[in-house]
Amino acid sequence: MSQTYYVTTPIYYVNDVPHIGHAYTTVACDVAARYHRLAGKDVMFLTGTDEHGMKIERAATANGQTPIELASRVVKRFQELWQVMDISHDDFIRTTEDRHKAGVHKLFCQLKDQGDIYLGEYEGWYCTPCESFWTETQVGESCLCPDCGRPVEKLKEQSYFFRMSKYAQPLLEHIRQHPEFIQPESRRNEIVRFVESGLRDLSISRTTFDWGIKVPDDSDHVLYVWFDALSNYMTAIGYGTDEEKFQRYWPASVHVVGKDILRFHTVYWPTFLMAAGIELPRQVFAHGWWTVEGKKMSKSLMNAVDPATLVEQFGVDAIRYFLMREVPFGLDGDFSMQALVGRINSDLANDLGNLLNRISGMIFRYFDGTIPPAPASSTQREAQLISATAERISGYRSDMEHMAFNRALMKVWELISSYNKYIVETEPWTLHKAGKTEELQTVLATVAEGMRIIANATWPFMPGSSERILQALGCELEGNLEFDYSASSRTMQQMPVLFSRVEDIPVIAEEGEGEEESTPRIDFDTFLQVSIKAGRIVGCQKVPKSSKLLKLEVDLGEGRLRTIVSGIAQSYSPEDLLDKNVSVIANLKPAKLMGIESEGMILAAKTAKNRFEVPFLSEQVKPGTDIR
Ligand code: ME8
Repeated sequence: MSQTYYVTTPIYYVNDVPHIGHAYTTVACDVAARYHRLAGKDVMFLTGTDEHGMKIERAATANGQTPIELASRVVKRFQELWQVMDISHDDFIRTTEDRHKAGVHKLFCQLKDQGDIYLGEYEGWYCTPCESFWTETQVGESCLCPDCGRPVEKLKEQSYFFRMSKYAQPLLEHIRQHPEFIQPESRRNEIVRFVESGLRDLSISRTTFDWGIKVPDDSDHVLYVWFDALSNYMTAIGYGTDEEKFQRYWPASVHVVGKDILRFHTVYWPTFLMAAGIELPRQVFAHGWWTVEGKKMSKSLMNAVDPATLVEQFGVDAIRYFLMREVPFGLDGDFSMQALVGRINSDLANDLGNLLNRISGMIFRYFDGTIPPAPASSTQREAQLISATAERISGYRSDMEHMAFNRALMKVWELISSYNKYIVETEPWTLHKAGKTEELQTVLATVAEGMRIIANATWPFMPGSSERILQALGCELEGNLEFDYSASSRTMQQMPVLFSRVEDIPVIAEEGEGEEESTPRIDFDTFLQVSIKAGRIVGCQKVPKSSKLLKLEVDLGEGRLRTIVSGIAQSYSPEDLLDKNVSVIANLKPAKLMGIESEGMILAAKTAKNRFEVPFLSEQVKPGTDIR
């Protein structure tokens, strides 16, 4: 094998529940990997998990686990999902593996030895209770910690810095000389403007938490999570451990990432590499952002459209097809059941399904299941169809090379409709009635060969279904997209029903809004991530200008009071709640309601619109007691 193709997904934060945004990146890379493999390239497809950082450390402590215990449990979820989604990755890297640490150390030491990493002082806004530094933008004008809402102070700590400023010009030069480096183009301009405004040296170590890769010979410092995480693309293929493998695959052909992390991949990462004298990846492709029925993916929506549940409901290939067909790769998209069902019914059950049924039905009916031999001579109609097929396939190839997945699929669907049209126009049933066997043979041999090409072209997107189609045609997957009547004279098998129409469009219900049966299930690990504690309400007042909100001061036995904003004002007056013991979700991320930072949530039964009943705990339950 001569050419290599190395495609990577970002490595997923292990503190996240996998959702369709994650599935999107991974399916796109899988489609690219399968396409290039089928075209005969030596493909390396990498995915994995990003497991270090303060958030994991905190979540683990809250669960009474070690960070690695927590990470190892959560990693399984990603790995299981990739199996369910037919992802064909060649490797899965965890940033907690030794091979990764070895490579990160190698990169750090080289940059430090040559003077591109130096020890300096990092100044930032510091939250003492949270032991975290925040940037100016994160603390905002009110100078409050974005995690706990308490005031922050300006502090300095020692930190290792990477001389990123030195590489601004070389990076701009590279971007100019390699227009393919940042895709799509609109994103490139955004990055160019950012780099042109100047780059500052980057702080790449922290001393305020422990869960990370230690700086070599200075174990007070833990490496900044992006320096650690980005290196995965090299450490997975042997950087620092297996030079031969590294040489085989590096530079990566493409890193596929969401647009939110493009800057890390096209500014930080390439400057690290330039400094180390390592070639840059050929391309970083930023895809768009998915919303669900017009809304940002909240936790409750994420669960409602859990990819594994969608696969169970509609089949893996329908979901893969939808994600790749619905939105041009690079633009934002909206997931809705209506759009999904629309695609399943019209593109899969109707267009593709009809072609399959027709061809299989007629070959069994008229030729006992044997695909007729290649015609001795064909008419102009076939010649035109064959040349249109070649044209579409050449467009498909170019789209696939450029990651224009939706356009590639559109070309395949144009083929499907031209073969459907060919059947309608040639009326094989009339040819049969009229005893025109030779013409009938030509039509069916032509459609069978077209179908073989279509199934090879859909394989990267819908591997399972495409293989079943090829099997029914008596063929094997071989990636040949040239029209050559190679399917003729084979014995067909009955075509399985691959895509059925969906009659009822399911409703996406956010948690708490749906029927009990439709509430998505969570596993025990997910449940354990929720910290519910007993809290005593020691202060309560109405939120000015709000009819629904109360501002509560709640004692959770932490030696300080938490402010919690609760939407129960239409059911309780402040006096009803004073000195009452309630259940509190204690590890919710703080959220601002009417300008007030709320640090948790009171559990209450929703009895009607805006009506709630709070289950009170007895006086004996001490603030801070765990509720399970
Ligand atoms: O960013 N729509 O991990 P992550 C589309 N660990 N894509 C989405 C999405 C959405 N709604 N939500 C997330 C990280 N993604 C880092 C990466 S790489 C060295 C380190 C995409 O789990 C997101 O854009 O938060 C990113 O590409 C990927 O999912 C992982 O996100």
